[in-house]
Amino acid sequence: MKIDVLTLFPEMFAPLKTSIIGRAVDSGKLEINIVDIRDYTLDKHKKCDDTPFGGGAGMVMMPQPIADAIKAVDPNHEAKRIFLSPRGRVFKQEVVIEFSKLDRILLLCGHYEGVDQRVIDLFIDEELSIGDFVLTGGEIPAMAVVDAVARYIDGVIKSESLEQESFASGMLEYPHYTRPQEFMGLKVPEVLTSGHHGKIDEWRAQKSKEITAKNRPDLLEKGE
Ligand code: 4HQ
Repeated sequence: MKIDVLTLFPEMFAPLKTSIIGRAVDSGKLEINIVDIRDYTLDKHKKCDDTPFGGGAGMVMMPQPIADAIKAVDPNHEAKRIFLSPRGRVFKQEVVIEFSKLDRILLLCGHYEGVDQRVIDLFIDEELSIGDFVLTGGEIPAMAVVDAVARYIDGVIKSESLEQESFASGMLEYPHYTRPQEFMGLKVPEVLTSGHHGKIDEWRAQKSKEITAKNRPDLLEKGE
């Protein structure tokens, strides 16, 4: 899969070079192309934002540099073009799986108050929100999308991990423990060291249910 990311702050994407996503890139399973929108400005001062028509606080990203960047990176519109915004469809695990089936995704990151609406109208296929809160830019949401989608590319993580995880079952995860058997006075639940796999599965299912009921009762209703 190839993911293009258009941003005014390419240096924010350093985390994608590390850990599991870094390895996915190094192995060639995932290609991430970070594009600096400022490279496409025609202004001699490399200006990419301007004051909003109609007045109001903050700055708006100008349409020309973004439009030229999109046309340069995806001239034949092969990518699904996504703009990160609290106005968009909410990013859920179903959406992760849907996107993981695509060959190409382009993520446009706005900063400041937002981008000129005409860029969205002319070039964007879908607006996507990672949740009901306001950030300073779309860069962190874009990284969340890259990370969540990359996990579903073949060979990026063990398939058992995908099957096991919360949301596959519609429930939150049970608690995990590793050595030592006792830490700061707290012992690992005995069932987990019993070697009785039937009982372990039962205990984990019970814990998942308790945690889901407490924190996300809406998920339990959906699953039944
Ligand atoms: N943004 N989910 C873009 C977000 C956001 C979100 C704030 C993105 C401001 C310009 N994006 N701008 N939540 O808060 O995707």
